[in-house]
Amino acid sequence: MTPEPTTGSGAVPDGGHSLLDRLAEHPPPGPFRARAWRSPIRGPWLTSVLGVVLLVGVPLMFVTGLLSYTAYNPGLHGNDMTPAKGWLGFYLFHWPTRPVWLYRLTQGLHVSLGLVLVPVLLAKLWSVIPKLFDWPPVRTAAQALERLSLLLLVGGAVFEFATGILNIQLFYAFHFSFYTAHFYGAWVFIGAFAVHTALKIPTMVSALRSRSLRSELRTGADATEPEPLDDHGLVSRDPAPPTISRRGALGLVGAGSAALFALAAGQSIGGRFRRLALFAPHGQSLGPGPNDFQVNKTAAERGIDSALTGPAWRLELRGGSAPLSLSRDDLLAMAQHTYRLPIACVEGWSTVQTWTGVRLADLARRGGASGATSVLVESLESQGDFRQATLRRNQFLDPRSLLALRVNGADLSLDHGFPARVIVPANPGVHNTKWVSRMTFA
Ligand SMILES: Nc1nc2c(c(=O)[nH]1)N[C@H]1C(S)=C(S)[C@@H](COP(=O)(O)O)O[C@H]1N2
Ligand SMILES: [Mo]
Repeated sequence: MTPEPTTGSGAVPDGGHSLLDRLAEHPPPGPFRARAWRSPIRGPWLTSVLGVVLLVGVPLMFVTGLLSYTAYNPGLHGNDMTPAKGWLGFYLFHWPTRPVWLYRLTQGLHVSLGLVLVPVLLAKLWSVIPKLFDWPPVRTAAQALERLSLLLLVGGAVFEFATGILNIQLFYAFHFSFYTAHFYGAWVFIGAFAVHTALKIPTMVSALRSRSLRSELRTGADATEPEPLDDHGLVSRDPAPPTISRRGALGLVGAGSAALFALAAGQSIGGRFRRLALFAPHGQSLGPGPNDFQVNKTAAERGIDSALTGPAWRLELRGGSAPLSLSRDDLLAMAQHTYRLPIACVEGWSTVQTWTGVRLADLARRGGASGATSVLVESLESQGDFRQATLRRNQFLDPRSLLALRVNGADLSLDHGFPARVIVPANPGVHNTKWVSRMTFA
């Protein structure tokens, strides 16, 4: 008699399935157990309502963010903060100078929306958190792919909101360039967002149809019933008694968003609203004097010594027919023009002031460079990303574009850029260079 042959593979009959099933029967303790998630309001309807808000808000943030990048004129030499952007710069266009409030609007929207959406994002993540602890973590290849895309989605969202908020709070805790990281992060986030939206739209539509928003808004905690069990695993199989209604939860999110809006948006809107902007480091007005408005980077912070800005200061004009060197008195002797124009910072704050000075177009003409396509403006600072900016022809030719010498009827203060600073309509604040020392036309 010969014994039956035994093979290794025969030792585990019907391997895959029963292993997964057995795994599924024994989740690790804590959040991996379905019992850990018992809120009776969690379900596809609530998730979808929050999802709709993000579906409107996130694309608006993405577009205003892309506009902000284009407003920097990254195609001009010396301006690009993300030189490796490659084809991600496909959409770049020449940023206009009108309407003068354009950047104020797009960047104010970008930053205000970013803050207002924080409670919505947190609530959305709360609403789907049982999925994070799905057990077993993956069952099929398709599910593994889906979870990977969710990692990019949630990771991208958290990264974009966190870096944005740290930036507007002037908290540079990270050792990478905010601009570059926020730009690439945005593309990762929006890619994952688009995939997620495409996959979830059908679920979202049917979930939204399953209940009426109106009647939810009339239902208190006592009458709150769980949604019917779903195949996504959001609805608890063992719901706890309600402690808050869906109306209450949505109200909480709305109140959080409204509070953030009230505490921050004044920095962009201005007027009486500005006094409320307690959450914004540059939100408040500083007092009544002509130069008492927000300062970003004081002269002391940037190492500007009053010795550099004294009578020996000269504005060098280069790149034209002959190099020129002008004193402040020479500039004051040229035609002076006055315009009310905003400074609008990438951080979302803005302020409108009345500037007086020489037209950049007149300087181009005086320097024999009227035909130039761009001008590199440099400051007295010896280093730093903000010491220079390149302006495009449409910017320096706009009659309202000034090399400002005075503001609100007084000489510029040292903090606002004395002896001379650039003010160009619709220009991002950071390109309105202070303490200008040289302009090189090209
Ligand atoms: N030379 C120089 N110019 C500069 C800066 C700077 O750091 N150095 N900061 C810029 C930024 S980020 C902004 S928002 C505006 C703010 O102008 P303000 O301080 O007069 O309000 O100045 C811009 N001009
Ligand atoms: Mo700025």
